[in-house]
Amino acid sequence: SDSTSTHKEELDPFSLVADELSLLSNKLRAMVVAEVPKLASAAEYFFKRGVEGKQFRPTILLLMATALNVRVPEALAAESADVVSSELRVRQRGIAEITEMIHVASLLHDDVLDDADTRRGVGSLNFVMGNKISVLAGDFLLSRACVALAALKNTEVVSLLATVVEHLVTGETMQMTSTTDQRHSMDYYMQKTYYKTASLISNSCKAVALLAGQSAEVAMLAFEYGKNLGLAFQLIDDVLDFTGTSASLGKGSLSDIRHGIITAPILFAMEEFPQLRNVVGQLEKDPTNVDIALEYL
Ligand code: GRG
Repeated sequence: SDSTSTHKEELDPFSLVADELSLLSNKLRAMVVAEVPKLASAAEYFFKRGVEGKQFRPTILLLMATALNVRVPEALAAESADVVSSELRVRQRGIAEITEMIHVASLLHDDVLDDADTRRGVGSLNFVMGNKISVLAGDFLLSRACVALAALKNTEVVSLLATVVEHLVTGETMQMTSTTDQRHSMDYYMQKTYYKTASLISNSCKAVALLAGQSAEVAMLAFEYGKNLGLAFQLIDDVLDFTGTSASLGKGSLSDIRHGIITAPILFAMEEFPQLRNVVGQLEKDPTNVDIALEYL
């Protein structure tokens, strides 16, 4: 009935940030206009309408801002509250934009490292324009993200997000250089996953809290929330790699295992059935064994 759907709409938290999210890709496109046309079109490629991806990180960050800014107007005189809170919101939207830029930069470099041909349901940038321009476009995005970050004039926030870039590189390197024992260890997987996926979400959540003027304790809770959400996000992403289809994933399924990356579903299965270690060992020696191995997994 009508009353049920109205009720549903009121409860949908995403409607609180839908307008801001719909402006995000235009804003990002504006932030990556470069002097050299080739670089501009490369950087723009992933902020085009229709290929934005899920925008999971900006969505969470805008919701976090909505939750945390509540205190601000209360603490201020009524007449200045609106002005201050809208400026604050612009700064927090800045965190959402910077976070998405860092994320996309990491995807551009990741696709080069993995020699991927598809991303977000379209040709990956390296596939369409080549590895060299993809690396440069990623660097360019990172640089624009740094300039936007500096404009926030908050050294703690700059430091948090600069450290995230190191974490992304650390996680990717851990994945690339792991020994067999490390690849089969759940602890190693969780540490790598924190660096590769959760750090960006946790630190940007903390940044939003700091900009809201929240206490160190609340900022830490925002960090913990982002960390757990990020770890859960990657675990689900790993499961979807097994259960999803090219259409639902925007890329081929089973791509992790084909790249010799042992993810959480396999680690859990190996804990339960130790005999799987042999199958996984054979698979790691020769990834073309994937079809045989999948029968067991
Ligand atoms: C240049 C910043 C930088 C890093 C270089 C290549 C590298 C080091 C890091 C790779 C990190 C990486 C790709 C981690 C995976 C994170 C992840 C879960 C990506 C998928 O995110 P989604 O599903 O993608 O949110 P969409 O397309 O929806 O945005």
